[in-house]
Amino acid sequence: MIVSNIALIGRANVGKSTLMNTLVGEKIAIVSDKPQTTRGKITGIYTDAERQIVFFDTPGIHNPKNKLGGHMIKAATETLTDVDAALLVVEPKMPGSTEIKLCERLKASKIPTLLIINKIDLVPKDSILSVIAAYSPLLKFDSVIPVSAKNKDGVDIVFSAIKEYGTESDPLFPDDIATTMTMRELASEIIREKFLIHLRDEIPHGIAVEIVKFKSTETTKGEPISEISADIICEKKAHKAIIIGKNGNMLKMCVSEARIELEEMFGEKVFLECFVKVREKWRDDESMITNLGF
Ligand SMILES: Nc1nc2c(ncn2[C@@H]2O[C@H](COP(=O)(O)OP(=O)(O)OP(=O)(O)O)[C@@H](O)[C@H]2O)c(=O)[nH]1
Ligand SMILES: [Mg+2]
Repeated sequence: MIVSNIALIGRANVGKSTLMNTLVGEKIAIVSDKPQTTRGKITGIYTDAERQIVFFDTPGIHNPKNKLGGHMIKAATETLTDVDAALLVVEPKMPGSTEIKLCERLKASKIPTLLIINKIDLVPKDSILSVIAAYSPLLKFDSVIPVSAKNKDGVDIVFSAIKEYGTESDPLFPDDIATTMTMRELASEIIREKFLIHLRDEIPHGIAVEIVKFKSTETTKGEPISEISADIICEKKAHKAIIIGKNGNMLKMCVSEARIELEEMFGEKVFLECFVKVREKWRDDESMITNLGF
């Protein structure tokens, strides 16, 4: 079969994870309206009878303000070293310094690049032409495809275009695997997503989720259940109070939403308990960053 390795790269919050999930046909990467949602390279795998496409979603490019941010940028740029093609995902706006630098890097690395103009549902159709015109001198793109990842508009065109890349080989992964993430990692990400969605300002950026217990066992009725305990790590005492919320309501809501989604994902009952902990400046603590798997 044809096996392709495809990277998704671009500025934070442009919709890379949304697009990857749409391409894979399953929710793999978490999504939120806050920039810097994705913190590491995430693998999403599509397989049919003829091909396997291995997508690498990457953290959004931004100016890192701490060590975690530095690791995120490194994870994103390192992904560009060994892929058959890159999807440069952008919003329907004029290119900024981030996009210009990315184009320079892609040009130097000689990776075939497709320009994906996402979120076209937010702008008038005729404005996309000027965006395409502004991008065309930056890099010789193999294709330019306007899409709305959210509405699944144009994603089939991206899919067909990707078929051009890859090599004949045995599949790299079994056909029933859609990601290389473990259940533990998925749980951690889904829990973090709920806090990202519901919290505001700088709080979501300072949150990490550490799974302290993940036990696959049985209920008294003999049904399979995953028992999960997680620490919600934040940077300040004041943040902890907001994360817990009045009468514990914020924490309860996020935990409940995460539990429901994990039950759906794992196809079994989930017992989830979360404890909020403060670790000042953890985003600049190299050992914490390593422990959390970033
Ligand atoms: N209107 C609209 N919104 C979109 C579209 N695609 C994604 N979004 C929204 O854009 C926001 C960011 O989406 P993500 O997929 O998390 O973006 P990302 O590029 O992975 O972000 P980082 O991981 O932070 O770099 C979310 O609120 C999405 O719902 C789209 O086609 N149209
Ligand atoms: Mg993302």
